[in-house]
Amino acid sequence: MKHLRSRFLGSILGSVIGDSWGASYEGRYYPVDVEDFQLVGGNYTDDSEMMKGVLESLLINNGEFNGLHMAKTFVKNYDYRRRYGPGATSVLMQIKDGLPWDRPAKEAFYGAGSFGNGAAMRICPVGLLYHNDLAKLETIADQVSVITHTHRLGREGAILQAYAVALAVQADPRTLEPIEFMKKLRSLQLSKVYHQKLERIETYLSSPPPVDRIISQLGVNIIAPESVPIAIYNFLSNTSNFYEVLHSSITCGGDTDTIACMSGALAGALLGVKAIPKNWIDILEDVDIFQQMAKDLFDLYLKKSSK
Ligand code: AR6
Ligand code: MG
Repeated sequence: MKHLRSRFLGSILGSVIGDSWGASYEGRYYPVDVEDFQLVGGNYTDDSEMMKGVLESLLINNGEFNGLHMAKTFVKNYDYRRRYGPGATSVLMQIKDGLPWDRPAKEAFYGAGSFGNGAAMRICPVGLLYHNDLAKLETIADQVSVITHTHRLGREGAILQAYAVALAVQADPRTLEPIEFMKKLRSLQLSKVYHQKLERIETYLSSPPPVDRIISQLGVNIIAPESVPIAIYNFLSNTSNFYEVLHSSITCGGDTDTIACMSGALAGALLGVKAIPKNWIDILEDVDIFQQMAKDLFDLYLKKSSK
């Protein structure tokens, strides 16, 4: 149990650190020359701000989804300086203006809904809380997504990331088999684009091609199908090393903050908070808040699983 607590904390802090470290390099091309976290990191962006909203709302609602409450929490926390995506900004501003919480996201992108990676980037707490209940994990991840991202690919990206967090938090870091991990991910019902990429990841893990080919085949962009897969790949290529997971994710370029946020969630869930340098944690913005919420989420998990 002690380890599980450390993993909840590692995953939440790993997300914020990945977001914060990657934020300095957004939009650059591979190979990004990544400086030390202590030189450039500390301040987080929309990824962590929205994850904080998910945590706040789940914690106050006993781990259940309350759409109005979560949407209002996202609106309350919204700070434009955190560099939100344009779709998410528009949706949250319309909710702020009084539209029903479940309407603007459906109407976004001419009614198609967003498939940006903004649902996947905030989903880590759902993967942690429901790591031993896949049906519930899928339901809640989908519900948390649709406040801003109703397109199937946006929602599926969040489910895929949440399930990867769930598998990571349960895996033994000494014996984790990346190919077995991938087989479990492939058991999810997802659109073809995800299955194609998950198959590619499995091939790359057995025999890695040059990094620029991995980037061109998996993508490093702000849409979910072009960011969740490479986050999973970078995690599974470096499962024993928290630093390498984040560093390799940022080196790939593109949407570095969100990709490192997602791979950081996975590495922290597997390796626990002890794998994160203490001086990194110390400089993290709002670290006390994130630490407390991670602990509260773990206590909620214990409470729910003792019933
Ligand atoms: N049709 C065309 N383009 C789309 C569609 C669609 N249905 N859906 C998304 N896009 P958004 P996010 C493109 O705005 O997902 C921040 O830096 C479109 O270009 O909903 O919350 C975060 O940190 C759209 O603007 O935002 C993330 O890194 C973009 O995908 C990132 O932005 C993102 O979708 C995504 O944030
Ligand atoms: Mg961001």
